[in-house]
Amino acid sequence: MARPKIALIGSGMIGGTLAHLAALKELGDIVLFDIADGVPQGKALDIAESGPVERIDAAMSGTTDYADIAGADVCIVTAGVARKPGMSRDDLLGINLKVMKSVGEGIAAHAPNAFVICITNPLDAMVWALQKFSGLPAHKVCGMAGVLDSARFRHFLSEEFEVSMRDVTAFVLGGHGDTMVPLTRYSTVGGIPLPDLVDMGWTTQEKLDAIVQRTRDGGAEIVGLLKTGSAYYAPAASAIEMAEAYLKDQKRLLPCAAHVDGAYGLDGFYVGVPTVIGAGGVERVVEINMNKDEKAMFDKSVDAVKGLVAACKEIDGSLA
Ligand code: A3D
Repeated sequence: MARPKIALIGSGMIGGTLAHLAALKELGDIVLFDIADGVPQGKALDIAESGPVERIDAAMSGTTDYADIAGADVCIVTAGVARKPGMSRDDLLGINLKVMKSVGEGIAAHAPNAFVICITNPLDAMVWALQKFSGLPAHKVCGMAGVLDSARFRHFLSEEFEVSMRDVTAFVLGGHGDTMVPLTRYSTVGGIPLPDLVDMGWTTQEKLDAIVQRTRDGGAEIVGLLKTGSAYYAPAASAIEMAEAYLKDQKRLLPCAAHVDGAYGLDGFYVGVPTVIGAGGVERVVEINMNKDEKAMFDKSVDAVKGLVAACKEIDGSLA
């Protein structure tokens, strides 16, 4: 049986890291695509040359021609521009919307059966636009944000509690922006919900609130440190987890920016929710119970995404 084909649309910091991780995990043959001639080819050759050392059986190539992504099983999209200090994710909207148009058309023409994972920011609006531009079925197009935001939350919690992050589960829903919703009630250490750990004296509500805020600001914290771009190791690892769930039909329960139609009172809208990812793509949207405060935070986050989608429609009339 042929190896799966993974196309990485955008070969910058995240794209290169995705290629490396996908190769190390032997998820399939990898094609790096970019408009900057030389970059995808150079990164592909560099990673291919690590193959004999790492003992990787995967073909690796770089291209500026969409024809080379033909028949891809998975496309991970990072094409566009990233944030610099002082910029919000939303500042990227105008430029990256145009990029999503060309990427959507390229995928539609050459890899219409692929499972597409978008990472380009502002995430929830870009994945919505990418699905529209590509015309692919909505359950085959999703956005990576929830796995990353939850991973950041888990990392901070494992540090606070001095326990292995393997035993920390966490839930972050809503849009991938300042209004994202880390749900403490559904986040646990060894199955014990965070509010119970506060009652048990493991931490204080103030410390927990600070961790929630640090999670919301997690992207900006890295941008502030790097100064020349945004995070790429953890975003790449998170998207690879989603790609692997699809390629291996793992039926993982992962939060992602999914097309929500009916659940959560939404009609045909992309936002971060728990999903089941398997060979069918986003096979299920999981609707969890929220209390009044959680619902209010979620609705605020949805409103922020709605504002960005409206801005996309204003910029590109074909999306209206
Ligand atoms: P960067 O290293 O700049 O790579 C972007 C690449 O896209 C560059 O190599 C460009 O040449 C290429 N590119 C630009 N226009 C096109 C085009 N039309 N077609 C193909 N390629 C193109 O950025 P990065 O890899 O650090 O980040 C990529 C995107 O991910 C940015 O929009 C970030 O804001 C976003 N990002 C999202 C998250 C989420 O959690 C959602 C996290 C971190 C970064």
